[in-house]
Amino acid sequence: MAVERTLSIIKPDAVAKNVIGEIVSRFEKADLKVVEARMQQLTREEAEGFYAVHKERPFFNDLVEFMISGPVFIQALEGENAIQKNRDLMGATDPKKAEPGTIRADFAESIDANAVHGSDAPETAAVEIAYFFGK
Ligand code: RTP
Ligand code: MG
Repeated sequence: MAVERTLSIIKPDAVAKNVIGEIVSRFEKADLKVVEARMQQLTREEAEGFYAVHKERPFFNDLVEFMISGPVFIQALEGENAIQKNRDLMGATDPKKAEPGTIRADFAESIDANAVHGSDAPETAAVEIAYFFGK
């Protein structure tokens, strides 16, 4: 398996719940290393650009409003199979469908306020990491 990098965002709901450390601890216990990190209040333009692939979807406006509702904690994570490993740690998009013990099952309230973002493929990981951290 290859060493990969993936983008993780701890979303405004989880930041407001004060569980950044608990979530990062799950990454670390799974041998994912935080190689970039920054606390940031996204502007509307930054959130719209980040989720541009979803701009025709009915939930796009709610998603952008939610992502700018408070600060987020953005990280690049590195490790073996990091992209899929992070997705497995996150659980399903809808926390009601997420496996017990996943981040979304434990910390998320709803499909809108679902605690974390994680890149879904090598191509999107590269674009998303460059979007926030350059190169
Ligand atoms: P993310 O991109 O945030 O890691 O989440 P994901 O891959 O699991 O889900 P995706 O399909 O990429 O959707 C991005 C975010 O949009 C919100 N969403 N709402 N109301 C809905 O039907 C709906 N579907 C998606 C979620 O907050 C999701 O994380
Ligand atoms: Mg996604």
